[in-house]
Amino acid sequence: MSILKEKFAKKVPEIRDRYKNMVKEHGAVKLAEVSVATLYGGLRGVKGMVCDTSSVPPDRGLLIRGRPIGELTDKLPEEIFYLLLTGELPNKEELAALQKDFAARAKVPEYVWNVLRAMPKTSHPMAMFNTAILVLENESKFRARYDAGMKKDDYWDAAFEDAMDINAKLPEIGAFVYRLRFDKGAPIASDPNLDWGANFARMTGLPDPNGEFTKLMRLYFTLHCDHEGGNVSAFSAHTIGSALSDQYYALSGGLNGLAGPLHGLANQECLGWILETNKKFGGSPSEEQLEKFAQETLDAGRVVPGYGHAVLRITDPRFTAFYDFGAKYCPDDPAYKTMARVFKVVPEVLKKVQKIKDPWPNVDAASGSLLYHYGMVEFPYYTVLFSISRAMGITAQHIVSRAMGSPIVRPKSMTGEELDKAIAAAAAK
Ligand code: CMX
Repeated sequence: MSILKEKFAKKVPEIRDRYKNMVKEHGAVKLAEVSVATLYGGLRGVKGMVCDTSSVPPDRGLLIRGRPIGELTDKLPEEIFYLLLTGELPNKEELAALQKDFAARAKVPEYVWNVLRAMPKTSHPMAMFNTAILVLENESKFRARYDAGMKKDDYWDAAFEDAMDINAKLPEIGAFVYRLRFDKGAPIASDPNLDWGANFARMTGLPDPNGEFTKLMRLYFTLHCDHEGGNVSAFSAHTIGSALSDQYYALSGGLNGLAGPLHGLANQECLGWILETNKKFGGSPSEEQLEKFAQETLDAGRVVPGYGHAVLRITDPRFTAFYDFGAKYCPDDPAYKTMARVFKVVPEVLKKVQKIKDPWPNVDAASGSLLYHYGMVEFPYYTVLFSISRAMGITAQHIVSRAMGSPIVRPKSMTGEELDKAIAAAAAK
């Protein structure tokens, strides 16, 4: 058994007992109220699940197992995966063992490439990426063992194996999609001696003379790893996994949610918005021009991508990490400069709109300009990068859920008529 699996296996009884005892002893404690507005408001604020891998206090931003993401920016994504699962960062030996394990599982079967090659040239990179994960379902150890009569106590073990297999393959799948979809030439073989970020950067084939793009990829994968359990992609994956659909089904389903413009796709939209301003004003716009353009965007009924959040009420620390990276490595880049100017102007514009609860930038506001600087100019691709990283959090949450023995998710819906009756009954009291 690998070091990571052994470490997690030791935690399983505690996870399981805590869940059982919690429900037995404190099951009646009330945590949230559901009003009519909640039903129509995307269930905002309803505490509806347990997620220990990470949390997002509105005034602090992402904490991975209690540690602020801003203090983890020098960590490799592989270290973050270890932290998500165990609550501890790996030491040198544990990290090396994990990387070796990933390398041993990295080979992607040829049939996956054949399916991707058969897809239309106009397919969105996210559709290609998520299709590859679904096609790989053929490899699921969870499904094979379930079909063979696996005991409930072993679900987490099979889910762990699937998670390792999937995460090991995603950098290569992502790079393959990039090169195929954007006519970059033949795929570049994976190098098992490199860490994830470095291997991915190399497999894209983008020039990286001073290693800065590699550094950016490591940072990118680290920053996007998880964002608690209630966001669209994590919650969708959680719901799918609760039906005991395996990790391949659950992850690709969750990532289909990440492909939405109000969620992960915002990073492609965000750079598009910045480049649109450059086009409109014939170069890097002034603060006044940006203010006007942001107002026009709002007046046209569009959102300013990269700004606002369903939970956060501060500048996203992940934005700050990217912002600082750009300030260090490419402060004079035109797209970076415009992005920095947008940061000065847009929150002030959004603050004037009463209904907007969070006028501050989220993770998607800064990353695009950095990718653009390093030659990754195909912005429909950006959400795939987000997905490679977010798979760590989604699959880790899935393992923990199976260890907990979480039941199938099944909230109750109401018809409009039932709602009318409930409202009338409340008024009659
Ligand atoms: N530009 C314009 N309007 C915005 C806005 C923005 N950046 N952020 C919020 N609003 C609007 C909402 O559209 C909503 O309008 P309606 O009531 O007319 O529908 C109103 O303000 C209230 O929204 P909210 O309560 O502040 O925010 P929500 O929780 O409803 O939505 C989010 C959050 C992220 C979808 C929203 O801020 C948004 O659309 N932002 C732009 C897209 C984006 O950057 N998404 C990426 C988020 C990060 C991620 O999950 O990946």
